[in-house]
Amino acid sequence: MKNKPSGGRILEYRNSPSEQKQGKIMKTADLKIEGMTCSHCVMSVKQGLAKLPELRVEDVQIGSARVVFDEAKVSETDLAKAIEEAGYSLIP
Ligand SMILES: [Cu+2]
Repeated sequence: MKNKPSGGRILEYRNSPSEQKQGKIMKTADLKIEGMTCSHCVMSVKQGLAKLPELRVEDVQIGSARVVFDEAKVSETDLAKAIEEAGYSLIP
């Protein structure tokens, strides 16, 4: 990958054509997550994040996750809460 994510930051806006039609502004964020150690953790984080509305989980690895979400519907607090509920913590 050309742009290696520095982690914990919102990187870019990227709308799919259908999202553009709906007037949504989707943000892509690379999250840094503390406390993940194995593939079970990856599953837990995936499921925790998937509960948020207007968000899709693009990728989850041990220690990180990439999500795309509607910034009008999902805040950084929502992301932190979802990760905490799964048993981990978001590194700011
Ligand atoms: Cu684990």
